[in-house]
Amino acid sequence: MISWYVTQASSYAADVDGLILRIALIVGAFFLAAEFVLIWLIVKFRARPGVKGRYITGEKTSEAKWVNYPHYLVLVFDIIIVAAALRVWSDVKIDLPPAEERVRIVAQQWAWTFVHAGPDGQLDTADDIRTVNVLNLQVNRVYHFELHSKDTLHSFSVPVFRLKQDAVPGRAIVGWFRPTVTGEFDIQCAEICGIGHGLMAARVRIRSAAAQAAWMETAPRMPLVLSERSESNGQLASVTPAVATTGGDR
Ligand SMILES: [Cu+2]
Repeated sequence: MISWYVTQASSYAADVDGLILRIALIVGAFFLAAEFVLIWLIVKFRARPGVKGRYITGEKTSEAKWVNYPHYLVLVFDIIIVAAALRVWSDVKIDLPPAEERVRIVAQQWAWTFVHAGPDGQLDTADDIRTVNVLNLQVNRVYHFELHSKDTLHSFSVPVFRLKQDAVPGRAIVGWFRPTVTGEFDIQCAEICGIGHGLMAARVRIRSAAAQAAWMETAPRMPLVLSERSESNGQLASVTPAVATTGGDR
């Protein structure tokens, strides 16, 4: 249902949508049931001439069951939701499948820089391709991203991937995605990061293998050299070896 409005373009997008839908159905059913009981009780026990209101403490078993049984049901459904959420969280944020390619993402006020490995598949080599505000990906390829921030908190959000990951200064956060459809979609910063936050949008272009290879042939080489990284921001160079997975980082 969510996919009617926002394309599912990553391998885990359908799982995230399924989880949201399941939670909405469970919570929605409880909401409708609670409202139905509330309205039924309002009508049934409405004010009548000659009938005095009673103060009910809810201590008798016959009264307490109206609280206890729904409470047990809520606990059971809580466990179902938490179990389903942990499975999806683990798939998206903790269990990274082996990378076919790595891409470095650097957030700063107020732009995204992407460092692509180039034809050799290795970052920090002469054939790296550096782009600003356009992330170029190949469909059905497992990417590990390495997310940095040069200044303040940002959040790398790709709605069609159902992915959102905070960028934290001083940390290199690793996550993954596998694009599943070709096309061009939005990237946005999802963390208020200063007066230009609203301008911090970018695009992801997902191409077939052949089209991606053709792009790599013609893309200008602008490697993010190590000396530039340490000059531009001491933190970025110093934190690079301390790569953390996304587990525990929101
Ligand atoms: Cu930002």
